[in-house]
Amino acid sequence: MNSILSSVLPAPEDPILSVYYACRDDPSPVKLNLTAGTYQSEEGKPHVLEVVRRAEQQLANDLSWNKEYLPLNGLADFNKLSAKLILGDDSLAVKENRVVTFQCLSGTGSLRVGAEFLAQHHQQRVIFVPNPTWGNHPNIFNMAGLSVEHYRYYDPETRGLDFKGLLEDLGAAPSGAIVVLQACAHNPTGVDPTFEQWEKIRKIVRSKSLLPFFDNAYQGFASGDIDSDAQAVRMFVADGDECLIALSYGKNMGLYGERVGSLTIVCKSEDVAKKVESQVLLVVRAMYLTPPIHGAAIVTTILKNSDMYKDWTIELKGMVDRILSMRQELYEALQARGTPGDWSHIIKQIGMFSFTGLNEKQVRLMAKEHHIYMTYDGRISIGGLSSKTVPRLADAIHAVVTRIA
Ligand code: PLA
Repeated sequence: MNSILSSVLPAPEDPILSVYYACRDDPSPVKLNLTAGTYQSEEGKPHVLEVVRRAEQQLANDLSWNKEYLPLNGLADFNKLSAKLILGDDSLAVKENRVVTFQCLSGTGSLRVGAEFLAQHHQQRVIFVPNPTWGNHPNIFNMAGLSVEHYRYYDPETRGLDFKGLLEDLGAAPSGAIVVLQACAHNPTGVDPTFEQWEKIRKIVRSKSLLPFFDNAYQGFASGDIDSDAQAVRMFVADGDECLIALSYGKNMGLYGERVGSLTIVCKSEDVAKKVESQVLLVVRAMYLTPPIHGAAIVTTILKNSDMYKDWTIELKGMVDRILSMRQELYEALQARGTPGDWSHIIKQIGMFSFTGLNEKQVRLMAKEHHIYMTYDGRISIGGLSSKTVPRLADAIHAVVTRIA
């Protein structure tokens, strides 16, 4: 039978999802999935925060709670609290009513709505993303009709920031271009600029009239502290100029599948903010009408209640501390095995991931012979490790590094 859709070509493989599926289909009982950046418990199980369970109980017992449509921009309290989380308690921009926030579908949905708005209303269609960056960034921005370019970010030689290259590339970007900046805990490299470097980045961004679009997917996951991890963004907002911020509660509240996040747009004046808001609402209405209610209700319950907020920050710090000890254990295990090479980057890098430096051949061998899965660029999710699995990972890294240079 003839298909009218027969001319559709298969999509290229997604670099993160394809290894994720390969791991899922591996029948080995000892397989280890370090592909996607999700935090697992020490037992290797998906982890739901205690405070999230409590918030859900509270919501279930509250009979005044209903399932009506939310407004186009989502839960009003959620938006206020989300703006406060990233901009701080006494943000001048908020006081001056020049900030608009929209509850969106997690980090991805917030980036997508922001991109769609920019593609329609920003005069400059070029968007710069770091090299390397989260693999979905180019998809999100291309699909919205923006044209994606890269700026230098990571230097494989030093396993650190290519700060000179970064400044050169942003300095050469066309005026008005959009620049994606990962707010903290850079994915996939685990390398962030220092605050002095952020200040220099801010200066060049402002002097070239570039428009910063922060991807804030890991607030709290770099330092364990919500406010410290917001410093870079707050530095930009403090200068009174404009920016967009996509915030995700996927990782810091472990609400991955609830798809809850926000898009905040900081404008120069209240008048601009009103116009921007009206256009973003049009984008939202055409894309999904209104955002989902449950995840936003959980987040709002936690952020609103000072005891729950405190308990959340303690649990968040607990996750970050466990990740730090996994880094230390892995580093020490490789040292103990005398694995060739310098592995100190494992303890220097921050956030959910380590960019191990393993090449694609070594990564493939890790999967084939050791049933350990990571992305082909050598990225492992440290949040997926436990004291039980570190020795196996270290044995496998030692074996592949010794076999293939
Ligand atoms: N931004 C960055 C930098 C990310 O790493 C991710 C998720 C997101 C945004 C979007 O997350 P959200 O929509 O769930 O809020 N990156 C994951 C997931 C964790 C994935 O790509 O499949 C990763 O493994 O890189």
